[in-house]
Amino acid sequence: MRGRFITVEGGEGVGKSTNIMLLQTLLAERGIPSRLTREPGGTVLGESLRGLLLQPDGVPPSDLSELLLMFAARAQHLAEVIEPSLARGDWVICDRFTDATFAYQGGGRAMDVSVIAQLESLVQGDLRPDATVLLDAPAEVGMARARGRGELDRFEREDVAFFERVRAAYLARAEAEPERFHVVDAARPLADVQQQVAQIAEHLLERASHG
Ligand code: Z5A
Repeated sequence: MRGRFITVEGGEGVGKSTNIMLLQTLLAERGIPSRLTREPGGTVLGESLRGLLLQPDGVPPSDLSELLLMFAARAQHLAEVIEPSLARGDWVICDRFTDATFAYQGGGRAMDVSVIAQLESLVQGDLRPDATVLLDAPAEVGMARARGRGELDRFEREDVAFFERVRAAYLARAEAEPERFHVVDAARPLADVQQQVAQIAEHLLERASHG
C-alpha cells in the first residue's frame, strides 16, 4: 500500500524539528516505516540549493529566482525521495513543503499566488500532502526561540512584519482546507504541544487503518 505524505509547517522556531522526531517515534511504535526529510533540501542538489537560498551574505536572489529555486529543489526531491518512498509504502514526514512557498513567497514576499499555484501544478501534478500539521505561534515567539541559536540565516533576518504575513498566509490556507490541516497552538509549553501532536498522529493512524 502507498505510504502517507505528512508535512509539518509553521514560521521559524515554532518547533517543527522537535515535533517531527515525535511523529517518527509514534509511527515506529506502530511498525510504520517513515522517511524524514526537509525542504528546501532532502537531496544532494536540494541541499546545495538550500545553502544558496539561506546564506545571508552577498547579493540576495530576486524574489522570482528564490521562488524558482524552491521549486527546482522540490522537483528533485519529489523524483528522488518523496515519490519512491511513498510508492514503497513508507510514510514521508516532510519539514516544510509547498504550503511554505505560499506562506513565505506568497505571504512574506507578496508574490502572485496564481504563479505559485501554476508552478505547484507543473512540479507536483496532482500530488498534495495527505495531512499537514501547522504549528502556529505569534511571530515574536518563534523568532525568540530561533534567535537563541546564534547566527541567523537569510530568512531569519527578516523583520516581524514579514513573519506576521507568513503566519497569516498559513492560517488562511488552513482555514481553506480544514480537512488536510491540523493546527496546533505552538506557543504553549512543549509538553502540551507534543500531546496535541500525538493526538493528531493517532487520528492519522486511525484514518490510515481504514484505507
Ligand atoms: N522556505 C521558503 O521560503 N519557501 C519554501 O518553499 C520553503 C522554505 C520550503 C528554511 O528554514 C527556510 O526556507 C525557512 C522558510 C524558507 N525560513 N525560515 N524562517 P528551516 O526549514 O530551517 O526553517 P526554520 O523555521 O528556520 O527552522 P527552525 O528554526 O529550525 O525551527 P523549527 O524546526 O520549527 O524549531 P525547533 O528547532 O524544533 O525549535 C526551536 C527551538 O525552540 C528549540 O530550541 C526547541 O527546543 C524550542 N522549542 C520548540 N518547541 C517549544 C515549545 N513549545 N516551547 C518552548 N520551546 C520550544
